Amino acid sequence: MPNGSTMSVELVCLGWHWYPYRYVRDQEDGDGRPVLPFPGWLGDLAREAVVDAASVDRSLAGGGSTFAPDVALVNWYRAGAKMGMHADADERSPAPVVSFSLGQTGIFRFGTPATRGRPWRDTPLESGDAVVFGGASRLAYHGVPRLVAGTGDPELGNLSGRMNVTVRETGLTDGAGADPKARSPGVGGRRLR
Ligand SMILES: O=C(O)CCC(=O)C(=O)O
Repeated sequence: MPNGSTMSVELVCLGWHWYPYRYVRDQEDGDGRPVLPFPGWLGDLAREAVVDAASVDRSLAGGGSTFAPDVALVNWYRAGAKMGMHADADERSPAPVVSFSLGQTGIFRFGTPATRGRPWRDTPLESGDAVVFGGASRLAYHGVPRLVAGTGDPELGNLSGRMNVTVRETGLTDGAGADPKARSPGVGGRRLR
């Protein structure tokens, strides 16, 4: 397991299969099934989030109208699951990443693009929260060190875990998996599960 990260989060992809550390669409998933489609409504929701974020961070201005997400990574955290610090750098597009959280509260650790270590800020993400990171923060290292016990969302039947959906624009075209060698220089480690 690279860099000592914990691989305890379960993953389903919509739009593209993501494998460490590339996207593919032209082959079947590990379970033998074709990739599930990326839903248009989810893209619309993510676009709205970028527009909202741009009202507080002008560096994202205009991003909402051009944002063309084509993949969602749906992460499922059971009790005790966590995600190590990584940067989302397998996309060719510089468009922001939009993350939606549902169920139990997770502590979202957000650092800098320079290092997997400190400084970072820990923010509790509750059910229904959305996070947009783009611009200078697009390649910032981030992770989820823990869930907060005793939290949940009654509207979701107190889901016994946490679901996080990150919506991204790959910048890839059909059949063109990202070449790991094409990663931005100087950003190591990528997504670690
Ligand atoms: O679960 C989260 O809030 C973060 C998910 C994440 O970092 C990822 O999918 O790359």
